[in-house]
Amino acid sequence: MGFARKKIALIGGGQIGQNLAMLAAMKELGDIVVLDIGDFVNPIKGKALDLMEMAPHGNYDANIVGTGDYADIAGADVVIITAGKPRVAGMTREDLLATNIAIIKDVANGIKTHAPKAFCIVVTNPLDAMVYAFYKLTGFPKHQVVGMAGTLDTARWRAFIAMELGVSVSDVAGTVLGGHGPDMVPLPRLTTVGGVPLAEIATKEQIDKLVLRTREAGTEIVKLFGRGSAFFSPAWSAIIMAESFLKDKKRILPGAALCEGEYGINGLFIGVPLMIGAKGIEKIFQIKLTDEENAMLQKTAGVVKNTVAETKL
Ligand code: A3D
Repeated sequence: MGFARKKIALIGGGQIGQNLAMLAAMKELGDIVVLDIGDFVNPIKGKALDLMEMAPHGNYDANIVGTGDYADIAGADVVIITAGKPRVAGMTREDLLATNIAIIKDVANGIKTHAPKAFCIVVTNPLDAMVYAFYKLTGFPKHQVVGMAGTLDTARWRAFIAMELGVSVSDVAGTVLGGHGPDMVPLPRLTTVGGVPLAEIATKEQIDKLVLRTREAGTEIVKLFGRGSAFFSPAWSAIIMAESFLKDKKRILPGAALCEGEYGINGLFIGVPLMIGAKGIEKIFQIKLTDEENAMLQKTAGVVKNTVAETKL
């Protein structure tokens, strides 16, 4: 007797991968396979078993396994890719490109062979170039491939606003567009706190400070960690996207999607507001931007274009 559960494959069982496994289990999104390589295979098998043993208290039913074999991801509904090196203090995300592109080539091959129908969420940095590379290497349709970054950047924007103003984070709504780097584009004009426009509740100095902190949020954490980058909030952000797909929630979340003319951007994956449902990326929303906002978006697109060129794909 088997279970007709959804299947979630996690490629990379490091800091983010492990948290993804725990969150997917606690949210009962389905059965979970975590894949890693080499010396990391046995530890991830052990961690998967540890999560099975947490189930009686966590109160979830899910089969959770670690593996080093792509055959085990067969039939996955959703795949989340975190395989790759994270930053250490002093590094930019672009410094990871040479190492991580080789890993993405390997991963794309494994997923294309064993889970060609899965909705794929790429997390590996430099994000906008890695999701582009994954799309090119797999040849999957564009609605099946998304990059997780804007959902995290928006969570950081909302968290910092709530911390600065001393209000509930639940009431802060807004979005962040663009590439996942210091040129990303938080949109204060479209941010509200319980329906009150941000500009009416915060000073310009506060808003400028919040924009800067959001743009540098990943680096702030890398500096504190020394080795490695954020993992709790990136994991939650990717899980939110996976959940919207698996449950056809049709949430509107910022994520890196292939733009083909949207916002005047062509042939690049970049952070834009998306609707994610059972068909994957079901819609890209084009917000009417001011000239200043649009100039910022075009600047970040230029940075992404240069990084993508380095993938030589
Ligand atoms: P880490 O804890 O090092 O985990 C990465 C895992 O990938 C390790 O367990 C590796 O063994 C594994 N791995 C390496 N090569 C392969 C391969 N070929 N196949 C399968 N597994 C492999 O890193 P992490 O989990 O902290 O971060 C993972 C990635 O996410 C890094 O590239 C980070 O830079 C990136 N990241 C992105 C964001 C975004 O918002 C986009 C945020 C935070 C981290």
